[in-house]
Amino acid sequence: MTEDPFAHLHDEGYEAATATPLATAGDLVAIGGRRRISLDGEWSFTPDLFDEGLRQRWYADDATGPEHWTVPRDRDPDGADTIPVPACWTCVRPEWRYFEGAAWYQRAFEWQIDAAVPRLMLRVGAANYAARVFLNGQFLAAHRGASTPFCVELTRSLRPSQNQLLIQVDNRRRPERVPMHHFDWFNDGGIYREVDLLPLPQTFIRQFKAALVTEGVELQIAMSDPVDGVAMVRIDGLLEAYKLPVEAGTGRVVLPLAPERWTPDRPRLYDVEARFGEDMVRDRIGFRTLRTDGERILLNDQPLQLRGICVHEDDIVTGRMTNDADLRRRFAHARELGCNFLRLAHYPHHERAAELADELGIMLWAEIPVYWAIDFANPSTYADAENQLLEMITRDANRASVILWGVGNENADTDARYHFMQRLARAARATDPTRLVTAACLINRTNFRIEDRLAAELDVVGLNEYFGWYEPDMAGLERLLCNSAPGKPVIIAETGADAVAGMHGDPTMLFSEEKQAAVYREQIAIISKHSYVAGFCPWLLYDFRSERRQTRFQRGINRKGLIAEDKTTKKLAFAILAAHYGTSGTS
Ligand code: GCB
Repeated sequence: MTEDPFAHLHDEGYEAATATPLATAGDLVAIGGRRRISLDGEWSFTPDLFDEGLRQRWYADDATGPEHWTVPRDRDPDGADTIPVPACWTCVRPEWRYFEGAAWYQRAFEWQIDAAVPRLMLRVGAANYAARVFLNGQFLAAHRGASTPFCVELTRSLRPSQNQLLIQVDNRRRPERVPMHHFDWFNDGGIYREVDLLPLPQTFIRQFKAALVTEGVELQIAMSDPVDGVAMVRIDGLLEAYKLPVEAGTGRVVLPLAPERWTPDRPRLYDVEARFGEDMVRDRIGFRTLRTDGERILLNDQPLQLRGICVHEDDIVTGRMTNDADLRRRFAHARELGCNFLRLAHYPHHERAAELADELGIMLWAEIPVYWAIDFANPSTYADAENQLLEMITRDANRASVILWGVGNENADTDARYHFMQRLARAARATDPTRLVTAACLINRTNFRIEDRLAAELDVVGLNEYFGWYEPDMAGLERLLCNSAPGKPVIIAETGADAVAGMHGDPTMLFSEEKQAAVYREQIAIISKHSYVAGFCPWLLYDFRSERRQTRFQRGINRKGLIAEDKTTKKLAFAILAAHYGTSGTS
């Protein structure tokens, strides 16, 4: 009997065959110092509004052209459009700007089987939101989460020379995703961070970490397989060829070393190298301690005052795709303001951000997009959120600049949310006891208190408040701060007002630069009186794209930036915050 050519028209369970296995945090491979073969460049690209690719199993076609077909098909990879990787498809062509759906990326690569590097890993820096990876017609793995990297091993499906790699990326906003369908930034689509092949020996170093703990420097290694042996670890200027025992694939030791501390003023980084067999990874690592003491955050046992600004990973031309020049401009603006701290809202930013912050001595809040409403009762949503958290922590484990893991932003305090967030906060702390856990918590607007059960689970309480803007009466801020000292550090994690760059008027005129400046002045005056507030981090550095914002002043742009979306034009409030930070102490 021949196969029914119309079966796919009636199959609504078509996603199931490629839903698992999932690539997760445990599959990530450390990339520092490794040979990477870039797959960046032009890929064949087919938008797929109706999910035909999964329904008809386009991946099984394996790149044969029409000259080989005996029946007509609905996709011809050679006849498709092309798209650069990395890029957001939403920024590549006007007709793809609002496309929310699946799209197929395909490219060929050459691979010669080599006994010295028998394994080959694919690493995708980020793809928004879900991805499915196919090699030579075989489904290998799927990934969930828009902003974290994932690794998929290609070895078992490789062919000796030409290989066809196919990645389906789906950026639909869906209720079970993290974030779900409602959020205040642009929903870009596509593979918008770098894609690499990692050639690896049979047994390789999966992860290597070095961190300063109370008793000294802790070294941790995790191998690809449960092997026994010895890893050689070197820290330039600190540790010569230390033999770290590895048992059943892992090794851990705390050595009584006293490295020079990483501080924002002197961001000392050490070159670190770990070898096992033929494999080797390198990193540049800063050593510092972090803890809280009552309402203070202590870095290397010294109290910190965080002078911050929030920032999205957003660009009016390239969307979520960033590069070194863009990141360096961001840090230069932060420095000009006098900042020592950035909140990387609302999802993990490109890994280069934290690498540069390490070098520049800027501290970071890094977070996952457990943002507003989430399907908190859904176990699969929890698994997705926790995996995004663990992927972020694994990726940035050696970054001294990252001081806070953010687990959520403004989520209503239901029982389901409380249990979800409690688990998440505990997972962050258990995975990484060397950093502090935070979230943007909720305010009770009747009695002006922080009223959020989650606060008890956090090391640092983040407060988003918009007195002077959404809540016009500034008196509320005074009441809130008088009521709120929770016995642990509090950071104002957002505050601000929209202003159209170049639009001037009375300080009471909404959307004028003067109104935004007035909000900053009053906020600063009130907050400065409450010395227990350990950090100030207004919303935000640059105007950014958000389709929720459609007044005549916004037209798709959230205008709470201190600088317009051109990343050049400063508004009046920039100088007000700079003056405040210029006079508000060190570190
Ligand atoms: C918030 C959100 C942030 C929004 C901001 C705003 O509280 O956390 O994502 O963009 O307010 O502009 O309203």
